[in-house]
Amino acid sequence: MEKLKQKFFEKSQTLRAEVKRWSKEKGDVQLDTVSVRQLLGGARGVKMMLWEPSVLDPVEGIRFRGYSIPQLRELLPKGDGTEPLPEGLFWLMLVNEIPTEEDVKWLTDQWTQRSNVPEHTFKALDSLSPDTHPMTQFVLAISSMQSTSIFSRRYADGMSKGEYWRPVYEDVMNLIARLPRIAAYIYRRTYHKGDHIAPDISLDWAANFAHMLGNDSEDFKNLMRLYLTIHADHEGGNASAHTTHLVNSTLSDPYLSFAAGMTALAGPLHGLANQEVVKWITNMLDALGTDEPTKEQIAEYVQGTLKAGKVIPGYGHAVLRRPDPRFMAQKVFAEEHLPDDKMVQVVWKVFEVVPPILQGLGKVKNPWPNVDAHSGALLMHYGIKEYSFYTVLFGVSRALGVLASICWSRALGLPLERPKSVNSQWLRETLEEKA
Ligand code: CMX
Repeated sequence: MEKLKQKFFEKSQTLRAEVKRWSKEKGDVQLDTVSVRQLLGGARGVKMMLWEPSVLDPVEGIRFRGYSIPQLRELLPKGDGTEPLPEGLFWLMLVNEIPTEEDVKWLTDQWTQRSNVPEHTFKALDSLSPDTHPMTQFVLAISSMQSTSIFSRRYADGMSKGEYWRPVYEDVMNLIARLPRIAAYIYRRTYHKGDHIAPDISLDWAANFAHMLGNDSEDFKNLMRLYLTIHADHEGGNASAHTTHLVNSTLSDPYLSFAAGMTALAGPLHGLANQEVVKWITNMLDALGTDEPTKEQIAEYVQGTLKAGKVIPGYGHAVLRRPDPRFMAQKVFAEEHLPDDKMVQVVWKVFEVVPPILQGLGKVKNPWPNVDAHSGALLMHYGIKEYSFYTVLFGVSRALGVLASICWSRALGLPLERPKSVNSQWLRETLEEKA
């Protein structure tokens, strides 16, 4: 090993052992505002952000402006389909009112009118090698549209603080409107030799997205309406939402703020888990040589994954302590539309096998499936088999919540976010003093 690397390795191993000991033995010690466990453990449970669109309860799951997912499936307008339209959820998250069918139709028309993607964004995408990960393409495409930011232009011209929310709202509406076209463009250029499908402006936001991806069936349009609704927000503390919020607090415009959030979503402990789930199941089926594995075979494969020091993708959560209602909503959809699909049946068997095994480890706080455990199997059924693309779909939906939230941040004039960090010397000395 080279000298600097060797030195770094030795020093970091020493501190790593000390940090582990502090977490284990001093976790409950209270430092000014947080415990040692919270300081070292990724700020779990620390209340430090105002976030209007949704609140996450560990047991009940997500509530958008007070409404659970089953309630939203009843109450939100459905347009021409059978599932809630994401337009309705955006309206609810932004203004805390359930919209009418007419309101939602107006929003669909708005997004259709604003959906024109700048030519240079397509050119930027086309300059990338087709094996560039779709999330990298997505981040680049979003950043490239920053040149059209009304907020940036108005800020450069000189704008009063009280006015910030207006251009932010315009950028947010334009950005959301363009995302399905961009995501479909990435999908078709990466996996269908650039054989693009023109938008159908008679369709709602999600149905048009389904159409541009290449599946015009009513069932797939309904799946996309549901998918883009349930992935939209998970309060503010998750990595993609928090990143968007943090970056936007510097008055970086909505394009750059959202692009930053998407780099966080692209991590395998967060949104990328949806691709990892299908990869893990596919590898398991290959290894077992069957597409109808028994529960015993699955259990053995799960043990092998854990023994190899890896996580079971799609299981566990930093906040939830029960099966994710977003997983359950997808399960209900699958029971209604594709109960005989073999991959779906594997997902259901994994749901029976994994929780007791994770529980048995004694350290996993939530052994239940999260949103990512089910989505891939549904997409596979409708022909979207290229799992590296799945996190982009998550990202299109996540835009609704995080961008609604930055409208609020700027309307409320929230300040630059700036929590406090400490170094290990401070922590060591403080713990010594307290002891
Ligand atoms: N498989 C194996 N081990 C797991 C596990 C899983 N699915 N979930 C948690 N653990 C382990 C952790 O790695 C940790 O181990 P160490 O102490 O050895 O480091 C221990 O259990 C405690 O972790 P935790 O407090 O229960 O969970 P965290 O809040 O630290 O992490 C999460 C939450 C989601 C990152 C974790 O459960 C995980 O890695 N899950 C798999 C990846 C995944 O599905 N992510 C998607 C989450 C939803 C989303 O954001 O899209």
